[in-house]
Amino acid sequence: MLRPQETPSRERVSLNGLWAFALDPGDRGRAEEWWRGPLPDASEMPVPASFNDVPATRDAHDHVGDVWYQRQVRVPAGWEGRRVVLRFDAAAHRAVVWWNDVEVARHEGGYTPFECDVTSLVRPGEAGRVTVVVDNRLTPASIPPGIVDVLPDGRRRQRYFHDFFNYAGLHRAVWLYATPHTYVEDITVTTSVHGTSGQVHYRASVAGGEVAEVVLRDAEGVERARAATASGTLDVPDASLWQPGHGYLYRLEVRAEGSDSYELPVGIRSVAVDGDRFLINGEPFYFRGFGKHEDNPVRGKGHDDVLMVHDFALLEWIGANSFRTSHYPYAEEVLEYADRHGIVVIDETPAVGLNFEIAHTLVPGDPPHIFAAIDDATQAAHLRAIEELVARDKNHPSVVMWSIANEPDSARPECRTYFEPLVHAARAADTSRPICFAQVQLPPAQDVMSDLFDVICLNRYNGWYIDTGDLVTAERELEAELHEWARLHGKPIIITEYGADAIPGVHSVSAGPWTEEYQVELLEAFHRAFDRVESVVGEHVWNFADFATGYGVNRVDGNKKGVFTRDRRPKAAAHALRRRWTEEKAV
Ligand code: BDP
Repeated sequence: MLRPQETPSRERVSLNGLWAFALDPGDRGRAEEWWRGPLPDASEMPVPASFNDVPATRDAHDHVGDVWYQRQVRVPAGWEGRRVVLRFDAAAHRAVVWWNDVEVARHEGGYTPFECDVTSLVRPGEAGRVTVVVDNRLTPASIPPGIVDVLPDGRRRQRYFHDFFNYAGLHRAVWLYATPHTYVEDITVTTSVHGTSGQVHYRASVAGGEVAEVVLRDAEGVERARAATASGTLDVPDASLWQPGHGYLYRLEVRAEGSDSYELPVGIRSVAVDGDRFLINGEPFYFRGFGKHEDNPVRGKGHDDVLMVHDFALLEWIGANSFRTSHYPYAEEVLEYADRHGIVVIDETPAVGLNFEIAHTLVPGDPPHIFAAIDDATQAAHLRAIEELVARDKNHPSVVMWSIANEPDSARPECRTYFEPLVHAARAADTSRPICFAQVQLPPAQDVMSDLFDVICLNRYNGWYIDTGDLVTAERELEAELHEWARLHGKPIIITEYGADAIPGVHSVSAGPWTEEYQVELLEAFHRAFDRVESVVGEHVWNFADFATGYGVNRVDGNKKGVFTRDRRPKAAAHALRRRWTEEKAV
């Protein structure tokens, strides 16, 4: 799905700003058809933002169920005769949208966009009422999954099996945009590199007509190739490659018969797995960086350009070259920024929490064995999540690999049965990138599905959840395990999570757990082990910054494994990583 943009034939209007807002704890809205008029007792809510922490009430923070957003939208008078589309960059986790009294869209999945053609309902120059109900419930059939309990007093309580707060709402941009009726519908680009030349393989579709022309220009706007077919290969002699640290972008203009044109940024690069190497443009690439979260005080997962640019500045300061979009697709602005600046991305679906052991730790009590609780409906939602992720992000040069899940229960045979069709679907959706999943702490002999994937991605907590406080054992066992993975699979290994909680300002000469010293020493122990195992091609620390979680006795105001605090101040570990990544392990 193409992101709205302004071109000579297209216009867009941002619908960000303050919307009328109402929590609906009693489920009245759908029964009373709140879309038919102004929301009762509405407050105001900024969009984009997660709604939870904005009103400063526990009711909003802990709300489980529907919330309502509404605003008037004026269609520009100049849009007479155009196709008009309403687009939501995300609505967590499922939404229904009305234009005045007419339902125009439904979507499930909190991190991918959806849109609806409202041309027949709108009158240029006039305003319409847009109402959105967003349901934040996680169920066994949603991705990520969860369970809603109804308490004796009638309140709902949401349980979920992942370690980050269930922020929800309209936490990304909303747009109204216009195109001609014959319009560029989709473009798919893959690239390859041969010697000094690059190839741009493209496929474009035009709704209601044909592709008229395809023009590739370089960053200076100079035309480098041209074609008049809907698909083909453009050859670029002496290509400037998209490289880690150098996000060189061409622009591919696709013109439709009639007047529409769309300009897609294109980075020419190749990605391949060769034995136990991960190659970008034929060169071995070593991932230095983090698992991140979209998480900030007050905004929750609300996208904000200030915070985004600052996070990228900190990645540069610390010497990181990559990150994983743990544990869901991030805002498209983030990937566009990574494209422009040469930051490498492992792009993950929201499939997190498909694991009984972890469910049990996070939700003490009796969560069912997760592969008994989830079923074909969960798998169908997971499949959609993969397809929507690839459809949205397939053209980003920064994205070098898909992660289709985080820490599923990969010791269980049911897990393999569940994942096999998803692996096939991911490969069918994109043949140009490797795929992986982030594996929970399980020795290779117990894992039943890593052979299905291209890269071994391991989340490891030796010295923290295992052998807490004993870094000697942690280092020895980690190294032995990594050698075993290398021997058994012969594939590249990325440690996609490792780290320790550290409370900023807590220090100790004996460097016990929770101190800043321990966090530094744990990372150093891991690094010594990584440097002794040839097949290790990457290290992503958990986490870039402290982040909000659900309530739990092992979480003090959230997860503190950040090397930056939640307000982005460096802990001692940030300085230690900076030394390693800018001096010792800079290439
Ligand atoms: C891993 C999860 C991650 C958690 C982390 C932790 O992948 O989401 O936040 O553990 O416990 O299992 O800090």
